[in-house]
Amino acid sequence: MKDWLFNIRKGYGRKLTSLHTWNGWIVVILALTGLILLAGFWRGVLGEGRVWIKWLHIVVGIASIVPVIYYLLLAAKHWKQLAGKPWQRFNVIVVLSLLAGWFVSGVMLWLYRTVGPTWSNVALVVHDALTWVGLPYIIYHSLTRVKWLKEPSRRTIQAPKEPDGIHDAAKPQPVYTRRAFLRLAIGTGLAVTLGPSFIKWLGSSVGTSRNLEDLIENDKNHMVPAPQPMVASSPPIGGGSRGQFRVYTVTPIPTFTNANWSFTIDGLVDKAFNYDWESFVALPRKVQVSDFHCITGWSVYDNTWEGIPLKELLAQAGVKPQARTVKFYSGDGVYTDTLTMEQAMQMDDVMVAFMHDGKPIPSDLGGPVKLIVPKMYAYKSVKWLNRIELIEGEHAGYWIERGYPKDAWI
Ligand SMILES: Nc1nc2c(c(=O)[nH]1)N[C@H]1C(S)=C(S)[C@@H](COP(=O)(O)O)O[C@H]1N2
Ligand SMILES: [Mo]
Repeated sequence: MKDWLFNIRKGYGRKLTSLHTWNGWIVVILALTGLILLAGFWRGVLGEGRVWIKWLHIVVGIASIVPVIYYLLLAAKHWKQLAGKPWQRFNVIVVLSLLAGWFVSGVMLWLYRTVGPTWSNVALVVHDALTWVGLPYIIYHSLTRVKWLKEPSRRTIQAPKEPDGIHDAAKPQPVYTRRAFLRLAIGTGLAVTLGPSFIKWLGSSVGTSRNLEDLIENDKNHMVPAPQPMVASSPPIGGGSRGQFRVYTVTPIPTFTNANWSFTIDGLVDKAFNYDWESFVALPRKVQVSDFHCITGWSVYDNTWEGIPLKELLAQAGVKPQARTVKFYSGDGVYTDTLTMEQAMQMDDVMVAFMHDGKPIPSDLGGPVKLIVPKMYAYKSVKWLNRIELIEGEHAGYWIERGYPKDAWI
């Protein structure tokens, strides 16, 4: 045997235990940071902190491969030791597969630019699926293995002793039944608490059209008149969008009526505009088909968007030569983003959209009016867009300020 391998295997039992502990803590950190990143609630609360948590998750995730590799060097011996313990062998396989799957899909999500949107999508689905299957498994595994469940002698609550001191082997063993009961209770508890989100996740990642319909049905905006789709939108020339939008927001979802909605173009322009809904939807429109990519990995393909090209709005207002930045404001009062004047002029498909696949964009997805920048990641696509300001200086948008790359080209 090679020396280094011999050295690694020295003190094998102790090493295995500490590997297990290390791995346990890594999984705890990844689970907590991962769940925070997943839950929409934290997007607004954490702000910049979310970017730190994301980095912590990535760094610890990459580091998580170290104990796995170390274990693999000890695995042959461990495997032999587990002969005749099929459940423990099964557990080793499950845990290793989970860790490997999380690692590979995680690295792909981290390198989203290198792997491109298609593979990021696959990676995100895998990463999520492993979480919903793996996390309950690991929680169950750790809970049922804590000492006082495993070794009855260590439990603080002891099973009552037989009064006569005679041990009847045929009697049902109270200790064992209690243990089984506790396991069952933990299992049921987990199923009840995590089950619904699992099923919801399954539903949202399998059924495609249903969710969008739900969002449209639950549109909280009341804009009249409802815009009538152009011929190209209905039926949509893109053939209908494919994929799921995840509803992202850093604020509670704002809702609009004709009374509290207007659309402003101002700043360094020859003629500032302030449209109400009726005059806004009367502007000449266009229809375009494009994909929508979020940097966290998901995409929606072949969206048929209908709205007003940004260039046409700018031309109407007349941009002054000093203007260098186009600043977009959301009606949520918090979110902003920008394009440079150059980018805005270079891209013909930047659209101030209000219809998607021939239907009004629902409130959850940024309606009544949402910016669409197909050639850039979707954090540029400001939801509830209600103001465009032309400015001379620069401005760091919401996610730019919190660490997202300023350059959002896909
Ligand atoms: N006002 C506002 N616009 C926003 C966001 C947001 O949180 N608030 N999130 C951005 C991000 S990161 C993405 S991926 C898309 C998501 O759009 P959707 O919620 O319609 O799927 O909106 C973008 N525009
Ligand atoms: Mo995003």
